[in-house]
Amino acid sequence: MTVERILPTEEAYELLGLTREIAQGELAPQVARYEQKGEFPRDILRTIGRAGLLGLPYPEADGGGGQPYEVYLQVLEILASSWVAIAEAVSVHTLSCFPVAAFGTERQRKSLPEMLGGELLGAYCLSEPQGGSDAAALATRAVREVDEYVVTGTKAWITHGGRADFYNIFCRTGGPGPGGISCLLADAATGGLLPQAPERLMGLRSSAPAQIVLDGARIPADRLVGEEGGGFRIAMQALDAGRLGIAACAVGLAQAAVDYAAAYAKERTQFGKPIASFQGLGFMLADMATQVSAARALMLEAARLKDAGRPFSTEAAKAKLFATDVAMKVTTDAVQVLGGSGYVNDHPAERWFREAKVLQIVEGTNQIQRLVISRSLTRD
Ligand code: COS
Repeated sequence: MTVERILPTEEAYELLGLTREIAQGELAPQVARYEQKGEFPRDILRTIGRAGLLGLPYPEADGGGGQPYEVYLQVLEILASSWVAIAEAVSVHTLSCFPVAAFGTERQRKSLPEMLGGELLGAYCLSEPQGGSDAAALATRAVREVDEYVVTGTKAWITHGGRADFYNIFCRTGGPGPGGISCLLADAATGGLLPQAPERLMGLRSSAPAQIVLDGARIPADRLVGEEGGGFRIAMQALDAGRLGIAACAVGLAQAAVDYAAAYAKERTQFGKPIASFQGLGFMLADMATQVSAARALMLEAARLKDAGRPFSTEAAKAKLFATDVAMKVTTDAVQVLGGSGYVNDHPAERWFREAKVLQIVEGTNQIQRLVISRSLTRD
C-alpha cells in the first residue's frame, strides 16, 4: 500500500521517489540472500552513499543533503520496508557523523564531506560488555601521554565494527560518572584498535556487529571531539537523534509486515472465502495498520520539534518506545495472519519478527526510554 505523505518540498517528494526505486529495485531482491548469509553489504551501502542518502540531515555546506529530519526519517522508513539492516546502517552512520558535525574542530570537520558522502563509514562505540544501559559507568580508559591518548578497554555491539573507517570512542579520561567521559575519533587503522569476530545474531544478521578491543590504542590528542569530560553529553545528544532513526526503521518494518499480511489475507481462501473477509483477521489487520500510522505520527512529531530547534529528547524516547513495540506486535500478528506459512522462511514474515525484536533493545532498551520519559514527567 502506498502511504499518503505530506512533505515540505517538491525536492522531498523526488527524494522519496528515488529512495523507493532503490528500495524496490536494489534492496528487496537482495535482502533475503544477505540475511541468510549474515554478510555485511558494504558495496550496497556505497551505492546508498553515492545516491546521497548517507548524510541527508546535515547541511549542504558540510557535504550533507540539507534535508529536515522529518524527510530523512521517511527515507529511512522506506529503506527499512525493504531491508532493515540497511536502514539501520544508514541511521548508525548518520549518528556517527554527529559528534564531528556538531562539536568537531576545523581540522576534524575537514573529513565531513567524505563522511557524509559515505566514502568513510562510521561507528559509534558507547556500550561495553559489562553495561549498555548504564552508559555513564563505562570503563574504557584513556590516559593522556604527551600528544596522544592511550586507550584500553572493550566496546560491545558495535554496528560496523571491523568495517567502519572511523570510530567514535567514548572513554574515561577523568573520574567516575558522566563528567569523566570524553569522545575520541579514531581511524580504523589505529594500532591496537582490534575488531573481533562479528556477532551471530537472531535477526538483522547482515548488520553483523562486533566487539572492538582497545589494547593500548594510541589516538592523537587532536582527535578529542569537544572538551575533555564533555563526551557523555555528546553521546546522549547523538542518541536522542539516533533513537528517531530506530523509530523510522521500526515504522518501515511494521508497514512492510502490514502490507504483506493484508495482501496474503486477500488472496488466501478458507471456507470458500478470502481469509481477510473474516472479521477476526480483518480487524486484526485494521489494528495493525492503525498502530503503524500512530507510530509514524509520533515519530514525525518528534522530528518536527527537532527541525524547529525545540527540545525533542523526550518525544524521541516516546517515538522509539512506541514504534519499536508496535513493530514487535505487528510482525507477531503478521506471522499469525500467514498461519503456518508465517513460520517458514519462504515468506519474509518470520524474518521481520526476528528483526523487530532487536529494535526494542538497541540505542537504549525500551525500559531506558521509559526511564527517560518518566524522569521528564517528574523533573523540576
Ligand atoms: N542531552 C544532553 N545532555 C544530557 C542528555 C541528553 N539527552 N541526557 C543526559 N544529559 C546530561 C545531563 O543533563 C547530565 O548533565 P549534568 O551532569 O551537567 O547535569 C548528564 O548528562 C548526566 O545525566 P544523567 O544524570 O541523566 O545520567 P544517568 O547516568 O542517570 O543516565 C540515561 C541517563 C539512563 C538516560 C543514559 O545512561 C542512557 O541513555 N542510557 C542508555 C544508553 C544507550 O542508549 N545505550 C545504547 C548505546 S547505542 S546501541
